[in-house]
Amino acid sequence: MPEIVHKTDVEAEKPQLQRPPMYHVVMLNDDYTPMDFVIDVLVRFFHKSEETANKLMLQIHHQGSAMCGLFPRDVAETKIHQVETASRTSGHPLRCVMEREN
Ligand code: TYC
Repeated sequence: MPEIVHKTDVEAEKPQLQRPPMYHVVMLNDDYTPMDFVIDVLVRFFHKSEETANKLMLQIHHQGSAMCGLFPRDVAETKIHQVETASRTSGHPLRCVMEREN
């Protein structure tokens, strides 16, 4: 039988100010992934416009990496898995990492 657990007054009245930690998905440059493939990934998995995706891809190409989105941890992990699965399936080494905000 499920047991009803009453919160103490202190727990019940504590304002819920904590937000879940958020994580940037950072896409990394490499020497082999085609530029058009990177643009397609940014459009498909990060919902960027073609124009924004093109600029982001060039930023990664020239600077080594760029932040592509900010998500709760499970969503960031899923994005990285989607990118890396699509990339390996197409024979490309494209990688992403996640960085905790703050
Ligand atoms: N540097 C790659 C090339 O010259 C293009 C590229 C851009 C690869 C961004 C990965 O995240 C990346 N074909």
